[in-house]
Amino acid sequence: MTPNSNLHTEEAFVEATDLSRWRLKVDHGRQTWHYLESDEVENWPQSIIEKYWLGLPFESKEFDKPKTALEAARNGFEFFKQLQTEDGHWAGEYGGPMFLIPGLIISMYITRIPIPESWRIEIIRYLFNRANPIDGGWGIHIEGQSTVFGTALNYVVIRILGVDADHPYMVKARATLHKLGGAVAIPSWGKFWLSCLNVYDWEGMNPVPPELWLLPYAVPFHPGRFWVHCRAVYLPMGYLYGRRLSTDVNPLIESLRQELYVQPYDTIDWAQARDNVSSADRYLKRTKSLSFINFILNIYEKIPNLLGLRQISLDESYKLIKYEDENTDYLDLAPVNKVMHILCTYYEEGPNSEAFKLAKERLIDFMWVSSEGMMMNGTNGSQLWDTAFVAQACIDTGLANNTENHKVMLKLLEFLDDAQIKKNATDMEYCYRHPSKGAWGFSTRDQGYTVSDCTAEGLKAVLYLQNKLDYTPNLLSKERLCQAVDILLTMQNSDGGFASYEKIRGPEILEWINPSEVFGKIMIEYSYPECTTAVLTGLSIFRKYYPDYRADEIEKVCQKAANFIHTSQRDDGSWYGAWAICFTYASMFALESLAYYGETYDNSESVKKGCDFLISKQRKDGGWGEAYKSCETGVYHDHAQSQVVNTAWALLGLMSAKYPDEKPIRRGIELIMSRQLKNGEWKQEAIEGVFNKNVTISYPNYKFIFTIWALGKYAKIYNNPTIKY
Ligand code: LAN
Repeated sequence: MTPNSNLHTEEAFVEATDLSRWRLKVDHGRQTWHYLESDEVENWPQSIIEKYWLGLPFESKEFDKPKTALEAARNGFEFFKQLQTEDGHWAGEYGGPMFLIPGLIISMYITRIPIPESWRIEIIRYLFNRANPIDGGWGIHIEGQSTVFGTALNYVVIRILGVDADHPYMVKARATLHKLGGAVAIPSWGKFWLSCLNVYDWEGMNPVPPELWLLPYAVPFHPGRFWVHCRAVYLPMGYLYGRRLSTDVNPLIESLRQELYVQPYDTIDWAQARDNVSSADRYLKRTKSLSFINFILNIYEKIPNLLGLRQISLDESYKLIKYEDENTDYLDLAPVNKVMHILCTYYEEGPNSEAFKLAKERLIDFMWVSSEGMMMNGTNGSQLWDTAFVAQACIDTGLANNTENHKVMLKLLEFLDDAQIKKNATDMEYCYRHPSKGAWGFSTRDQGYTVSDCTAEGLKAVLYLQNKLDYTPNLLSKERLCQAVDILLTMQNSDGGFASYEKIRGPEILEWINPSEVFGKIMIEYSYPECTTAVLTGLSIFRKYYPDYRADEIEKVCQKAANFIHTSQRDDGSWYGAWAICFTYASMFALESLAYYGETYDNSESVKKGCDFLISKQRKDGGWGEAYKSCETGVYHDHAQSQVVNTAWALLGLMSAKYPDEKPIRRGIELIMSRQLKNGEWKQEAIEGVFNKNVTISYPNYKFIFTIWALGKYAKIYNNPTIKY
């Protein structure tokens, strides 16, 4: 037992495992944490990678204070390269959202999958560490205010994991939950999980009819037209809702029914609860269109067995669920649908089925252990994404040429080779999948989903590694690079932009009936500056090396993409970033891609405006610091402190654009250098990533990748002057 004084102000004891027993196994990008029993420990020593991510001390070389940016970049990479895994990638935690563990634990509890003791202890520790220090509740993400969604669900998790209701932290969390209105005011995804657990009534949830899947695809609101994550979640949700599947009542469930609400469970008016969402949770206003649709759907739900449509649609849904499992080697698109699928398989095929067994084995892929305990990652990792950037940073800065880094780069290339997706999904049209042969996804090859900018970044990294270095073999043939290009060429939207996983398939008015209450812009795909810029740079670089392949089409696509980048620029010169914080992030990519396209400060009004925007946000200390509120509100918000990651992004943007004045750039470099520790590392600062406007997510490797990149680029452009800081 160790005192948990991290965040809570009062003392209480929270158990911890022996962190020196945790090991990280990697295999083709797969990352799994294992807790070793006593005798195994000797045969499998803990590595620096494990110690680093667990926050345990380890010996690392210390350097003299660097005098130049290049020295600082080199020291940074000396530290960071120790974290490359043996299969060539960079691993890392990918936490942030606070609604992932609940789905996992509720599903494991219902399906009676044993929860390993080491997980139990570390998940409790993580949740207590991540509770809001003041009120003991949880938000939708680790930096957010307490909400009913976060508090009710994580409270339930800790109770399932065996902590008493009168534990001081639970008393505090429950008081907060009650103050927010109790679990009756939980948003719809929470109503869903609590209904599965039988501590909420399915009657209290607006319908999620599986019949939608039976509509002809021509209907604009066919779910096959939704954003891939949206349809992936509503598919199993519709299946479980359609069957109103809930676990049996037992003493724990009885007790939770009392703990979660401010009134006796039997007296709750469930029909009224459907639209009851706490104001602390709500991100989207309720629209009249959604109320109308819910009104109709609630009537539909009262009609008994209309033409047997329910059963037909359940069969169709389950067929699609199985396709998704098999096409992703049971990883599924993301953890939310993954844990819902486990429940569906349990009910449909039973706990002894092969499918259930295979699905269970993939749960561990999402779990990550840190100094704070065990979390569930937002995907099965960010392997490809991080690693592709490391390659580009090292090549752009020249670090890849240093003999001591050759082995690192060779392994990195092997990983990129392995991570390229080699096939399309089985019956891809039937399951609404975009082609994937030749693409790269965000994490691993097994997961198998094409992502536009991941494909572009993977392609860029390979092109650089194979063409700019004289010691690397051509592991990827021209044919395989062309396959990646072929995929990219299928992904452009009519506005010239690129979306995340597919082309836009549905009308934007679908957002009026976005039923999630807490996630913005999830109904369909959108053209994103980040995705578009990555594709524009990827294709521009490809055509330099292979000018004969589909040259005319590439030219046209690039022109249209550049046009989108111009039209998506805001009046103040910035670009809005949907996937990290925020204007600094997207502006970096936009300026980089326009530079590849031949537009820089001197010859482009748009680039000049972009640079002026960035310069206007530089702070007194020379850095940049942007808060995640920018993403939520669409208006630039300063963070309380400068952040090395935002600073590096702004500098990279300015340097790509050939901003004419060195002074502000040097001041940013000074800030990054002043934050570097003796061993070359940078400490974690504020969270970096975002999705769906309202949820943050961690990219802890960014503090290495982009700082090293900015330092090295600066050294290259300005002949590596001595820096005083
Ligand atoms: C991600 C992570 C990566 C991200 C980029 C590649 C950075 C982006 O440029 C395109 C979109 C993408 C692939 C993306 C989409 C949404 C994801 C998968 C995530 C933010 C990580 C987690 C999130 C997913 C939706 C989380 C599960 C939650 C639901 C609401 C379903």
